[in-house]
Amino acid sequence: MRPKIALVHPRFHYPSGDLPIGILGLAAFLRERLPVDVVLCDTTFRRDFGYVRRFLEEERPDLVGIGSSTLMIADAREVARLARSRNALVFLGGPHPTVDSRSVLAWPEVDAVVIGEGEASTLDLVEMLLSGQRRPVAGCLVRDSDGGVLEGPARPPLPDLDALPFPAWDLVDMPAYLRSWGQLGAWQPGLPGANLMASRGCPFHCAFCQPVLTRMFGPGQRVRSPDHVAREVETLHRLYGIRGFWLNDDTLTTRADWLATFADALGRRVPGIGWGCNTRGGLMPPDLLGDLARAGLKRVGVGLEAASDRIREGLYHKGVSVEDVRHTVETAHAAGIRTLVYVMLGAPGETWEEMHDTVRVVTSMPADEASFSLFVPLPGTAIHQEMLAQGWVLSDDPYDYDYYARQPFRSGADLSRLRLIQHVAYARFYGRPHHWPYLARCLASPSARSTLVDKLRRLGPRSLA
Ligand code: B12
Ligand code: SF4
Repeated sequence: MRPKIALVHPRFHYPSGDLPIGILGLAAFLRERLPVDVVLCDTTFRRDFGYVRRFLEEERPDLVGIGSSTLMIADAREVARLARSRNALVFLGGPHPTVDSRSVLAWPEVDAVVIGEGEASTLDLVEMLLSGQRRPVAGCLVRDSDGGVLEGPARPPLPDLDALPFPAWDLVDMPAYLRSWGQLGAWQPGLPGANLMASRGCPFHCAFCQPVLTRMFGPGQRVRSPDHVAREVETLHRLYGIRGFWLNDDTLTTRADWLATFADALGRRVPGIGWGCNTRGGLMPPDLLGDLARAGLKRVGVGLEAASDRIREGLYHKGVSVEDVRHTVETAHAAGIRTLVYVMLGAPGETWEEMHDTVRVVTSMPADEASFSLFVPLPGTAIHQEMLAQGWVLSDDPYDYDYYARQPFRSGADLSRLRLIQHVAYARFYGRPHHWPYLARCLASPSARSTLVDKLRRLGPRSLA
């Protein structure tokens, strides 16, 4: 019998129609390269541990790999315990195990941790674990049979992302994902769509994000070829009938030539499809916007974070001015592309006046959507280190690192007052009459309505929806 690997995506909170493409890509890679069976347990639409328990009982995997962000790590540990109680070998990967690898390996139910980019390291790790002989593996921490830690050398990033297979979409409930997808809901509520990733890494250095991305994917940015990405869109369209997609990439618009070639390839392969992506203030080439809009670009996201230079530059090191963001929003708006502005409220020492000013500035831009998160110093980021060095007390509870609803520190800014400002920000932004047609469109479509309800739940009283 072939060995069996179960991969688990323990998303018990904040379910969304965004496919877990990291773990799906890993699954596709492992089954392409190894003589093993790969199964996947995704809790996005089945959010109870009983489901995981039954899955493990039925599948009886030899190895269990669990992917996790910081917010998922407590649930990931519970899954690791369940897997260990069924005598499987257990390894973890993803953003949190990458930045806190030693603590995760210290759990008795874990045999190994994959640090950063998963594909090549997991391939070698699985071969080693199945061989029964513990030895160091590049890109991994492994528990030795005598309880010690075997640390492999750092793994260089994959040189060619086009060599990777498309995600193993067949392992998840695609109809449920398509129904729950809402990235272009503001354009066409209920549009079936999917998310993709065209690059890995980011060349910028925002203190609330880096060096996490660099630890995960190496310095700088690697980009797939435009035609490879367009082929993935075409395949999703053919197999699942998607009519829209969102590029998860942090900052894809660093290269105007890439975007122009991509728009061209997309027009040839899947004419008429709608799409969206994130950019940075000042990084969306204005002379390309007309062509991109004709190639289906419907929505771009751009981070302002805070209007105050003291917070945005002094603390976050964002490297983008308010005018850069305003210009990007205005030029996209003029080209008929919808815009979404990302904001964080509640930086350490940020005053109420500064927060209100941020809300005022965003409301003064012709943006169609805004996302008001709470500032969270995620583990592994420069700002997390800086706050510890300055004597801030940071919570040990991973659920407090939730930028939809919580904060892991007390800054004098009482959380309930901060949540109130967040609510006021949404009310001021969406309460203006020109947003009402959008809200009416959402309410008219059942799937867009449930996406909207999911978003509203995030605003509920300290709830982890
Ligand atoms: C799109 C996105 C989202 C989407 C969808 C996520 C999804 N599909 O599940 C949404 C908006 C829902 C989201 C939510 C959140 N996100 Co998010 N998100 C991203 C983003 C921009 C892209 C994710 C992606 O597709 N990456 C591409 C794939 C290829 O990478 P990957 O998933 O990391 O997978 C690779 C490795 O991690 C590893 N790997 C992954 N899984 C596994 C499993 C095993 C067993 C192994 C061995 C390896 C492994 O191998 C993969 C291939 O190389 C990333 C930033 C980034 N560039 O990655 C942030 C990022 C992952 N998110 C982040 C955060 C903080 C969150 C939230 C916790 C925010 C919050 N609420 O406070 C929530 C968590 C929600 C939840 N339920 O847990 C942080 C995570 C940091 C951390 N310490 O955890 C990141 C890194 C952003 C950042 N720079 O801060 N997110
Ligand atoms: S916040 Fe965005 S631009 Fe800044 S470092 Fe992270 S991914 Fe790059």
